[in-house]
Amino acid sequence: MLRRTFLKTALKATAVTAAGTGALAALSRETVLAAPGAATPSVSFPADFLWGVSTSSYQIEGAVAEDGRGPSVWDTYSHSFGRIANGDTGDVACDHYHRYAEDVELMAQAGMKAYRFSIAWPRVMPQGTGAVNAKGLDFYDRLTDALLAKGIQPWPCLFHWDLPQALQDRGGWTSRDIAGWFTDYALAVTAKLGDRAKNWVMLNEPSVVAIFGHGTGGHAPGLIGRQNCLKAIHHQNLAQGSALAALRKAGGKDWQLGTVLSLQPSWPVGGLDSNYPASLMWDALWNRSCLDPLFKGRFPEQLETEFSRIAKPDDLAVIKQPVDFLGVNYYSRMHQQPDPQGLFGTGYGSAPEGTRKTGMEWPVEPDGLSEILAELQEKYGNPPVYVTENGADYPDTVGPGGRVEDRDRIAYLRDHLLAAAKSIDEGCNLKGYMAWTLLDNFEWSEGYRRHFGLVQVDRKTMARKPKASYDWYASVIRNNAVPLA
Ligand code: GCO
Repeated sequence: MLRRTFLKTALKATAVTAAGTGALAALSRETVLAAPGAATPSVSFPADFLWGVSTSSYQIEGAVAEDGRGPSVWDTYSHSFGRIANGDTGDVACDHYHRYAEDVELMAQAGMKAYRFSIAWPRVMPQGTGAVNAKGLDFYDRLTDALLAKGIQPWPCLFHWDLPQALQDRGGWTSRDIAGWFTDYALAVTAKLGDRAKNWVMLNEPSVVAIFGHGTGGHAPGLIGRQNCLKAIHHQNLAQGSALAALRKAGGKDWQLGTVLSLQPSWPVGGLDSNYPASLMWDALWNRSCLDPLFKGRFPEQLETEFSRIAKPDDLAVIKQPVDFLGVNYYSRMHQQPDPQGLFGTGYGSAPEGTRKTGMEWPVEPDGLSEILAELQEKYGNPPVYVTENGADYPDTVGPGGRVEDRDRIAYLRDHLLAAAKSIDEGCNLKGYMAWTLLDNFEWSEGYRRHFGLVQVDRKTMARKPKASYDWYASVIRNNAVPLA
């Protein structure tokens, strides 16, 4: 209880500090649980807390036509005129395909213990189904070995958005056949790497793939419409359930199987009653259309009729699978209001006045992370959770020494980690944190103009340069504690 009170005070204090008043000094030293070895007052994490970082294949690998990789929907989309800022593509990205050893070294130097990366389906199966491309799969084999040699747990994710174009041509996520395609692919990859990689993530953010890729068209494959969107959600849920069941049957007893969802609390703009239904609808779509079928075997009320028209009677039984962990990607809350033009009658509005913003104008709301974790604790059976993405884009400022001094990013990470500590303190089953992300990379429709990395990447030479946030995160990992300032 004392710790809880302390953390609340600390959270308030850091928020104020970040706003520039320096009120942290007012915190009495006695109340702060200074971690052994930490120079400044800090909040400790549990001894076995897993620290790591996340990336995704299309955003960093490049080498899109090498060693037999087939095209993905993101290749097609990024090469379509006007889709991506500055006409950027992932053709080269961070050249991680060739520089992975250097990137693993960067993780090792920072003391990271886990690395969530994604497997590019079209590298492994250029046509999406059928023959495995051994050279493509070998890349992940080398990567897995390189990680293990440095004591870093590999956390492969089977799908982070780069669907083989060949499957898109057969309907992609709008076709129910994809449940079988995905399961076959999942079995092929895990058969090769599963003797060494033990933690397997099925999907990354299915609702985002559905909403932006199939509803509003701002992401690949650029489809639009409510029906496409709901089909894409349902078929991802189905594919995930089918793969989970198949891997349980095929798999090593020591495999930990889970999935990753984007969970962002949806609030009515201005707290107004008139905006409340819009916020509930958006919550149903963004958060609950994946959470509820997986954990409760039902569709969210607001969308039940529509999902039931797409689903077959036994689908929910396939989707509701036990998971060993849930990955949560959290960035900010979503503030919703009615919008007759919106796909689901809702639209984005402003966060409360005075809320800080990242470079992408996303509100900085660390307590939204605690809110989501509390919800998982109270309404979804408190599953083991890892924060699998959390981070921020800021226009990086280069300091006099030539290094990016990203104080804003450090403050963002710190405040979210303090919120995470508070949640652990309140009984949430949070077991680890993987920052988004290691490298400045291809930020989807925003191209390379957004910077989420702990490490800067020179777009001409591909040279990696750790930012201040990288050093800060390394010290957090070393001390297993987050400094309050
Ligand atoms: C997502 C993706 C990441 C993004 C990150 C920043 O959450 O959208 O998983 O690939 O790059 O979230 O937008």
